[in-house]
Amino acid sequence: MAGNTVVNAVLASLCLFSGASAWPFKTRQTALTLDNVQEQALANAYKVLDGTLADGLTRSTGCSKDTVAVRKEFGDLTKDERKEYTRAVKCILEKPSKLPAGKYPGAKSRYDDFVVVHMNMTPSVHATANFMHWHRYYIWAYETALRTECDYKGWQPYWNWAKYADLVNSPIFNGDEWSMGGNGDPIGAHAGTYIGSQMLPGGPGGGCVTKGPFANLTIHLGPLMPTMDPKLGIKSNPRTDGFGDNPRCLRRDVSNFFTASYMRPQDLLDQITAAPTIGKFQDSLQDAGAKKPALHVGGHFSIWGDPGGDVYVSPAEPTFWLHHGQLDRHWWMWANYQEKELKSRTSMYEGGTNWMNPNSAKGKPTDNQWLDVVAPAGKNGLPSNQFFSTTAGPFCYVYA
Ligand SMILES: *[C@@H]1O[C@H](CO)[C@@H](O)[C@H](O)[C@H]1NC(C)=O
Ligand SMILES: [Cu+2]
Repeated sequence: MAGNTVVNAVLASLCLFSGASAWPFKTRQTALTLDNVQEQALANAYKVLDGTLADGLTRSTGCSKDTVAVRKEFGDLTKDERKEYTRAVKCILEKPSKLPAGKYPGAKSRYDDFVVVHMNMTPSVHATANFMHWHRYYIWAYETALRTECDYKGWQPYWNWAKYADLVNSPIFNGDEWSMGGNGDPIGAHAGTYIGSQMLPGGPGGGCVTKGPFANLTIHLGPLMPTMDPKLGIKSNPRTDGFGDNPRCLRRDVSNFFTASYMRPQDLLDQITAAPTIGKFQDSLQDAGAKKPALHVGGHFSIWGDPGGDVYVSPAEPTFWLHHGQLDRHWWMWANYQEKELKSRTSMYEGGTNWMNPNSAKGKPTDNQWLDVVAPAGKNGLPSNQFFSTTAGPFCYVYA
């Protein structure tokens, strides 16, 4: 690593002048690991809560070390906790929609309300200043709906991208009764898709999900921006806006293409340490340049399928929330792991307001964000500056 070479050179020259016996440091500097980043972020988040570290935000007294929710990695939940989570997701898949009747014929359930809101918001919440903030708000709304509308007692779990080089056989996708359902059934050779300039080959699945808690789930909305092989004959939506009713099976094409080579602990660490500002951080998360796939995109296309590979409709894939939970955690780690950077990183806000237009109006921290019918009661239209910290504004959670 170039940084280490510089440090070593400086240390070597210190030795020349002072002599090894007068070594000025107590311990040798050891390389930072991704685990250190998580540990330091959590320790600093607790310091902010007990008042020994300032992040520049004012917070109500309701959120403390004793009351703060702890979001966990899916595989770290007990089997009972995992089952309780998928029970709640299935519950929300069965509750009635709260959208105006007839306006969105494909919105068959309360779960679909979340999908419709994402479809409507897509151009204004991706590659924009509010990308991280709006999605933090959105995931929290989903977690809140599971708890208030389906009696879920836990918190939103996440998928640590760096944890399973073999994602296909991970506790998330292995298809057992405690998983998030299996891969799509194998359909043999099928076309890949381009992720930027890189070709993602067709994976080991591609068919309908027929194992585990979401076996034979029917989805209705979209597709709007499909990426699966056209030869599979996935039906187009009867409406050009994707809101028509288009019943079809949930497909996945989970593969280890990204997790084995581009989403390893060092890859996550490098992305975090290379970004001094939130602009650079959110840009490199979404577009890492021509040579390698970005982490946000790699996560979506590790799951792929229909609607998992459709940027508008992807929340209709039940593991969307685990992937975006990790995206939120990744941001939380970046903002919190260095004590001296925590305050400035917490309130950084950079970027435009429309994904296709780099010259769109600049986003402001006071811009209101919208969740329509999926906003928790009394919490629609909060400004982005309410989402700077996971323990301020409407939130009170950390990641373990
Ligand atoms: C899912 O569909 C497949 C194929 O039609 C069927 O064999 C299987 O029993 C179904 N599983 C469940 C849980 O309904
Ligand atoms: Cu999104």
